[in-house]
Amino acid sequence: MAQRYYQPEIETMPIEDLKKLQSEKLVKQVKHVYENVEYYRNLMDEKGVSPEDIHGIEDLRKLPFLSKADLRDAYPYGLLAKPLKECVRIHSTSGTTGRRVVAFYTQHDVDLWEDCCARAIVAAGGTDEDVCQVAYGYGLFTGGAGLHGGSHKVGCLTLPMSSGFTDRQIQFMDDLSATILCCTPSYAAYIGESLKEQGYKPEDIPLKAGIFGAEPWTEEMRRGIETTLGIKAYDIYGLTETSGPGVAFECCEQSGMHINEDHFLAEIIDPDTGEVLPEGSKGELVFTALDKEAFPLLRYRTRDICVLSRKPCSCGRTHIKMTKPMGRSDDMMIIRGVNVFPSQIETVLLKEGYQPNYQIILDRVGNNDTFDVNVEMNPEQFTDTVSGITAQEKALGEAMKTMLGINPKVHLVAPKSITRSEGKAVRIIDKRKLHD
Ligand code: DLL
Repeated sequence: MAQRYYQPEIETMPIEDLKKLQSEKLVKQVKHVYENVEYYRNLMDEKGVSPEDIHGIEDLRKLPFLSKADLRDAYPYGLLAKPLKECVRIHSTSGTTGRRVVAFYTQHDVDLWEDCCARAIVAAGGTDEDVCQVAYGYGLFTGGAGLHGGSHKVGCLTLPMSSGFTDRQIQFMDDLSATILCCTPSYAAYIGESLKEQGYKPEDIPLKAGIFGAEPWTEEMRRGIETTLGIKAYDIYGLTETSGPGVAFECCEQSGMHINEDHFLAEIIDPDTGEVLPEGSKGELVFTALDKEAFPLLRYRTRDICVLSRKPCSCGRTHIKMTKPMGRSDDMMIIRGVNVFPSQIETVLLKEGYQPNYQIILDRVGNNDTFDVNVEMNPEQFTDTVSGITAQEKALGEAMKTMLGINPKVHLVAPKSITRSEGKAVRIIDKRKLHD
């Protein structure tokens, strides 16, 4: 099948032209941010750099970094670069209390974001003849809204399913002959298993492609999903801070994701020193949003570790490719698509009267994450009856669910039974084989 593009001139733009475009946009964007965001202006002043020092992308490294800690400091309005009356939407990360990031969008921002998602859908073979089932969560999470907007732009018949209610997903998929499925890879795998259980064979459903992201997944998982659903499965990457999904997406090569470089300027840095690393090095991905108006982060440290490559791609797109994220440089875990920090668990434990002696155990059964938390009892609890302990485990699990949005299995263990560490505490045991 001939390769199609959503915005061919941009997606296949010669690299020199692309760099020129990025330079022009960067100069304008730095001025916009400096004039409108006091928080970042202060960071630039501290570094002794002003908009006049930025003539093009070669000057990017003169700018200060922004991190998640800055976003927390400036919460909620401190990084807003447009008057609120020009903003039409917010989205937010799945992290809770204190960790939440709220991103703002003007209509222009929504429009460009949806273009990015439309590029991903077209790269996966989508056209206005497709029926696109969007089973990412709708609401504060960017997954549903982003792919929904992209699907509209392509002209697909859009099924705004949101996640969950798997029987209903299957019924709509079958009755309306969905051809493209958008959801997290773990949910895609689950839908696949459920279809099989209900007696469907891959050829019973006209699905042809899936656009899966928001969490790490392996090549092995891709092959499994492709076989069970009888589709081609494409990866898509993004984060709330940079709009949402669609910052990068896979093409027919299915090896690495093209970053939408006309909107997002990517760098790889050493996470410890902040030094910019040459192309091909493994390091932390940093993004500068070149067109975002309301929440235009400059040099934002994603904490995702990956490698960039400009090797020519057979699809004809010129935009640089990133590998799948190979891990994170902070302690954030992604469990069933939800961002979880150990500090959130600590907060619940302290609030509920426990000591922060705990261990998180992550594993995968089939394609589903399991999430167990071992917590040491206080000595006085140790004498409780089994039914008392079970009730406490349940209560603690509920409190964690309220904080995290997902339900861990809590196990109360004997006082002092969790190995103490002399260095950094080993809080997380991640047995999921995510990076093959
Ligand atoms: O997960 C946006 C998104 C929605 C992407 C739907 C793709 C599809 P956040 O909730 O802010 O946003 O989480 C962002 O998720 O920094 C990565 O660590 C991780 N992540 C996102 N996409 C991928 C992917 C959305 N394809 C964080 N592979 C990011 C691995 C991913 N990790």
